[in-house]
Amino acid sequence: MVMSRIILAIDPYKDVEIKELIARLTRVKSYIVGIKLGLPFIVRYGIMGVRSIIEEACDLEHIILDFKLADIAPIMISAIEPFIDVGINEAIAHAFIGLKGGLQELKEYLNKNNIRLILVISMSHPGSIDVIDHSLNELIRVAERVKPYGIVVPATRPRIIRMVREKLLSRGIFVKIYSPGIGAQGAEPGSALRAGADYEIIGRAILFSHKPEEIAMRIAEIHEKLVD
Ligand code: BMP
Repeated sequence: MVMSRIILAIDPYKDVEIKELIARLTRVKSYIVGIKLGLPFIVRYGIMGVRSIIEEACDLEHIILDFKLADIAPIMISAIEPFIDVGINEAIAHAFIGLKGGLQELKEYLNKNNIRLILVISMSHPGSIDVIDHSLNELIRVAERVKPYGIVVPATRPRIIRMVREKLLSRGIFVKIYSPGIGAQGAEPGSALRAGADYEIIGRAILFSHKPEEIAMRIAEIHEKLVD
């Protein structure tokens, strides 16, 4: 068994059927530590689809619901509510919505339901520099106050991973860093871990390659050398 830090992003691709996604998940399961399901998956396959994927992934450590929530608290809570009992244990929201009437109530609700909160601090696409990255310091302060379990910081800009990690550590804050952007978006496997991330969120490069298990195994081997 290889020690990996791969969170598999399971997003639909073209008209692939859910059976096929489950089959691919089964092939790579021993090389990953978690899965992430987002809005495209739920729009396409519904809550039944979520249940059938989680049935296959239930022994993994991280089962993440990624709605990238960004709304007032009651609306975010009502979006999560139908998924409380399906087996998720982590949920993603945007940090920029702030605490009062937003993340504070969401965090309380998730805590009650044993679901860990992950906040998006910066994004992997180039457009993140237009608005989001100008507010990095404020977003880090939101994270300091909310104390989420984890934050999303992109593998495509390792400099930001280093900066966020150092800032939080210097203030005595320990959060897990989840980094998307490996493979299809250009970052090298292992590069985010080297910059200070805890997990690499990877989708297409594994799920839709011709040899998913071979790619996942190779990345897991890279990870094994980087973590103790
Ligand atoms: P891929 O490895 O196929 O590029 O998928 C990346 C995954 O990470 C997608 O599910 C996407 O929603 C997510 N993601 C991202 O790419 N950039 C971000 O800034 C935040 C994300 O959650």
